[in-house]
Formats: sequence, C-alpha cells, structure tokens
Amino acid sequence: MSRTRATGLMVVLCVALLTLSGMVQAAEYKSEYKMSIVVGPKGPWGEAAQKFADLVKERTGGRINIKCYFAGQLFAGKQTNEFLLLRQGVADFALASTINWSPQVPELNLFALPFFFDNYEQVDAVKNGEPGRILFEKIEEKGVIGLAWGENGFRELTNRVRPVEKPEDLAGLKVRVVGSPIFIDIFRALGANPINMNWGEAQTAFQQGTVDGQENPVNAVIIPYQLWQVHPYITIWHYAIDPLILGVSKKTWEGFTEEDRKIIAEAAQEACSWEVDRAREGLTGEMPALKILEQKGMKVTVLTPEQRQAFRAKTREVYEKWKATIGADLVEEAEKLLGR
Ligand code: X2X
Repeated sequence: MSRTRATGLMVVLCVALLTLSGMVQAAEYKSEYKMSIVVGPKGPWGEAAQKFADLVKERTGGRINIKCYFAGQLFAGKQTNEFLLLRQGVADFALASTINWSPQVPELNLFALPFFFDNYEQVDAVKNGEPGRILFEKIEEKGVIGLAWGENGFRELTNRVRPVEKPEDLAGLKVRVVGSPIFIDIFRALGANPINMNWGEAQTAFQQGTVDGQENPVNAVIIPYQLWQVHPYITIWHYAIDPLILGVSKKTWEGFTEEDRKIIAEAAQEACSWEVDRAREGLTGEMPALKILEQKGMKVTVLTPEQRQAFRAKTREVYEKWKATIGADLVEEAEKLLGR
C-alpha cells in the first residue's frame, strides 16, 4: 500500500471512530434531565430556572433537555432533602436555596448567621471571594457541582398580629421557619415560637392562621405568593441573606462532553446574573419595591440601624454557637471581608 493510501485510510478510520464515539456519547444522554425548584414558576427564582433550561436546550440544539420540577415536586415534601436528591442523581440540577442544603452542608449556614450581612456589597464580597470558593469546594466534595450563585434575597419578617420593631414585639408569635436548626435557635433567642414547616405546607398554615408569621425575601417570595393576603405587617430587618446555588449532580456532570459543560456553565451564569438583578430590583437605596407592598395594604416597618442592633444583640449567642458549627476559620474569613 502506498504511503498516501495508508494515510488516507487512517484518516477515514479516525473520522469513523470519532463519529462513533460521538454517537455513543449522544446515546448516553438522557431524554430528560430533572431540575428541582422549591418554589413555583412565578417570580425571579422560578423564572431563572426556566430561563436556564431554555438556554441550554437552545444552545445544544435540543440535545440537553432540562425539565423544571417546580414547587418541590421531586422531593415530595421535605425541602431539606433536596441536596440528597442531587447526590443520588435522582435530580440532575437544582436552583436551590442554601438554607435547604445546609443540613447536609453545615458551612452554608454562613449566610444565615443572624444580622451578619448589612447590604448586597457585603454579600457579593463573600460569595465572590474566598468564602464562596470554599463553599463550592465543600459542596463538590459531597457530590454536587456549583455552577453559579443566584439569590433568593434578604429574608424579611411578615406576620398577621402586629408591627415588629423591637425583639419584645416577637414575644410568643408563632413563626414558620425552614427545618434547618439555626432558625429555631434565632427565633427562640428573640422570644418567638418558631415552628418548622416545609414551604409546600406553609401557605395553608398562613391561611388557617395556625402560624402567625414567616420570613422570606420580598421579590422572590413575598410578592409572587401575595403574602399581603395573609399578613398585614412586614418588617425589613435583613436578618439573613439567602443566596441560591445553581448546582448539578456530579454524576450527571460527568456524563456531559466538554463542549456541553461549557454551554451549561455559561447558561447558568447568565440565568443567575439575570436572577440576582431581579431579586434585588427596587430593594436598594430608597427601596421603591416596598411601595408595592404598601399599595397592597401592608404596613411596612424598616428598622433603623439602632433598632436592628437590638435584634443583633439578642442573637449574639446564637451567632457564636453557629460560628463553631460552620467553622470558625470560614466565618473569620467572611468577618474580615466585612471589616468586623
Ligand atoms: O421555604 C422557604 O422559606 C424558601 C422558599 O425560602 C426556601 O426554600 C428556603
């Protein structure tokens, strides 16, 4: 065989092999990838999840089809199990609150330290800095890849009984919290009666008045769920920040080609950065978004820094206790960034 013919044959063989491996690769892709979301499709959180799925589908020419399972459909009830679904590969993706993952990844409680973050600049410094990098490393060690940070938002208090301006106003109020134990500690320290409940059941509890209050962000939850219908009072106290993570199960991730991983990672960044802007819209400076709540009949109380300090003082012990659980080094890294 002449040299040129041999080379020609090699080329043909290589092309055939490459095509074949591409076909095997494609054949291994699932017809549907499942994405978990605790809330419904309305509002920045749900809409960003759908936006991500749409971008991925479009940019992979339909090769990767992600279906959004809203309102916690995938974990049938217990939202603090969401991380386990990803680990086991039952869910492939999630746009998830750090709160719901913190029972499995205690370091994520960093964002729930009471009255730790004052503003978005501080939140960004921590998410985009060394603590954020360490947190993504922690979740990866447990089988989930973090693709981008989104945001539920600063968690504000709503209730049906009275305006809350000082810790004493919380005395005896039954407040629904997520089943992550730091919240029980915080609300007990403030004199309230915290009750842990999944978001799926919480709405009925608000309507029936079996609980008096709850805490959630304005744009991502309070407005889309129209909580003014059950709670006439809201206190803007920024007691905890709740970032979201767009994560993918490591098992799923490993099944994608390099090229597709790049497309997915970029889509995640795009959808999340859009989502963060929406979650913060109207909530900086004079906070015009609060006008919407007033128009709906809510009495809005925005704590002054001094009023907020009273709540911070009351929860100092909770802060110290959880600093140890989260890891003093990690918390100190964040404290440094915040100039504390
Ligand atoms: O359950 C909540 O309060 C919610 C929707 O904010 C979370 O998933 C943490």
